[in-house]
Amino acid sequence: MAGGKFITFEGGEGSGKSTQAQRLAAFVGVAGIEVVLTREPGGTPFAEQVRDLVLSGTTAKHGATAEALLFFAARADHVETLIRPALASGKWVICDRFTDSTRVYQGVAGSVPADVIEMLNRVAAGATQPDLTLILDIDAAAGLARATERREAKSSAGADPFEQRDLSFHQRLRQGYLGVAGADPGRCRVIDATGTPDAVQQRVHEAVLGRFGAHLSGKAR
Ligand code: T5A
Repeated sequence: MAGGKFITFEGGEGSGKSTQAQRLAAFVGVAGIEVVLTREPGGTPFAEQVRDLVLSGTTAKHGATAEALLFFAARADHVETLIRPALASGKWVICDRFTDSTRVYQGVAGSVPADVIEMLNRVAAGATQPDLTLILDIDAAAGLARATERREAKSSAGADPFEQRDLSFHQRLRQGYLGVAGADPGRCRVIDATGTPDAVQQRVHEAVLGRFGAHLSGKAR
């Protein structure tokens, strides 16, 4: 059965994933393709509960392994109840973060062994893996500055537990993502995330058209 395409956005804090995921969903929708826009952690009621728990900061003291298990519990539910059925029905799924976030945050930067993460990924997501991953790459300090600026503009609550980590943690994340891209060049595209949202969007569209141009025609171009 012809299925939909599974596209994920990855990158450090404030790299612009959510902004670009929304824009890409609109772009694909204009081509007449049904799109599901979702995020991790989250995307289902259970996974959103896990999100609240992890981002509340109460899990940080239990370490990266416990966090990885929580992210994969949320992911198993997300894949089973939302992502896999949507892809099977021909919809495209655009997801803000997926397993690469665990590979990088809990693996590279958190020291959970890579083989443990790959085993959990097979259990939680099985064959449901991204067709294309767009890694938004920006200097760690610049990304954090964007996230801080947004928080201050919205007068919203403090930084989440990951955002609060020191700059060297965020620099390891950036290198971790570049490592993921280097290890899986068929799936991953590194996108320069500097410049205006429109400039980044243009790069995202070029990457998606380069990969799935045959599926996107007419108004979307
Ligand atoms: N996590 C998640 C793990 O540790 N392991 C896992 O397995 C998973 C799935 C999720 C946290 O959980 C961690 C990683 C995260 O720390 P979150 O709140 O979803 O927490 O955090 P993020 O995914 O990092 O989302 P952010 O909203 O912080 O960053 P985005 O989505 O990259 O950025 P975005 O688009 O919201 O933009 C941030 C700000 O910058 C502006 C936007 O308007 C916004 O104000 N902006 C730009 N400004 C200038 N130029 C541009 N090109 C801009 N693009 C966006």
